[in-house]
Amino acid sequence: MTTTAPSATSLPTSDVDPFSHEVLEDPLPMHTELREAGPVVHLSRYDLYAFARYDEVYAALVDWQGFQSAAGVGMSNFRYEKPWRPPSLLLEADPPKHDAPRRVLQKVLGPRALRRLREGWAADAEALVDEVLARGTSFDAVESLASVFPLRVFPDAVGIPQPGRENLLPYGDHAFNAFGPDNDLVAKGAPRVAELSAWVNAQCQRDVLAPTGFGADIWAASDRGDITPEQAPLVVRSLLTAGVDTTVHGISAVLYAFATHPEQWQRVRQDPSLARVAFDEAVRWESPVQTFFRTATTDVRVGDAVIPDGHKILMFLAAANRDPRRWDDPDVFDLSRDPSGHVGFGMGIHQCAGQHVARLEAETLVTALARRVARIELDGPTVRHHNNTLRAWESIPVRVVLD
Ligand code: 4IA
Repeated sequence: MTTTAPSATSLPTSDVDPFSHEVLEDPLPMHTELREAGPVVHLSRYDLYAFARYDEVYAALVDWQGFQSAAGVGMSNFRYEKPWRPPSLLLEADPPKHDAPRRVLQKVLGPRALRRLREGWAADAEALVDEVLARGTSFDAVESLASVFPLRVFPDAVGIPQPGRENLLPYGDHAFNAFGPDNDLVAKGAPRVAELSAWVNAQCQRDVLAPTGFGADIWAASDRGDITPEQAPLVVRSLLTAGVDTTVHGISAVLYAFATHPEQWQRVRQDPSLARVAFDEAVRWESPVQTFFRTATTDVRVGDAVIPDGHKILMFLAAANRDPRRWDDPDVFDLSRDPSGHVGFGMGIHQCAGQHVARLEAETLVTALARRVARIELDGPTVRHHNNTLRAWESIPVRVVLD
């Protein structure tokens, strides 16, 4: 990649393609280069702007008036291009439209719901760990744990029926690819978009959802008039889009972190209450959601540069989460740091509504593992899964030593 220093335009520019396979395999060198180039960098390949430093990413995420979401948080601008599905009422909306659906979802996923789920999820996590360990002490942490546990607990919590659940990950994978450019990863998903969307949309209907669960709670909010009956299925769709791949890859991240940091595993074994902070530290360190776009609502001055009204800005959450201006030893996975303030769940009015649900999934699984497993180590080459938005693993072979 070539990065050019600020010239007459006062704007460093780079020809890097953040969505190329080479970068998706290891984005860290690009993150460093973009962070060091300046507070805002023009990406010439797509004619868009990028923030890779913590302060600029944070400031833009909390400034929803200056950096809007309603024009889409992917590369494509909804002002000029038709979205591949009706926009999310939460992610791809701004106040005031955004607020009622957001309030409803936040309540549905709130502390009361989590208290109801904790005990059952802890037992489910122990049962899964027992099952996996009964088969042997060498296994793939993605295939056996990270891609299994969220799918055992989350669809039940939403209240969707069993048949077709194998569609959830491919649907999410495509949705997260679709935030990027129209590249080979999007083309790979295209043949199944109609089928997968039809299935997901069908699961959001009231008569398909279980009488209790997040889905039923969202429909109950429409009975109370908090949202309209037209909005209810789209709020359920947000859960099914945002809640599956993210937690699978977030749990993969924390398991990979422990497999490569044995001393941190010993700490969580001695003090299982660290399981929670371990997940947030892994979200900071790995940033399962790497990037999101915003759209400038006016000419925005950043340092000496101006981002013109209507232009897209790519927020590198992952680069912000390892910005040495904000974090000591940012590349180190360390349970003694306070990772709060990381932007892995976003920040501001759109900050992840499901983060407490994700933490509960990760915490119960890591706790169950820590009860039985004295050591975890890599047992072969790991394989990345490439996605335009997600930093993900296809395979993490591990060998564990039992207590
Ligand atoms: C939605 C940012 C990501 C986790 C996300 C993806 C989809 C939706 C929300 C968030 O469909 O509302």
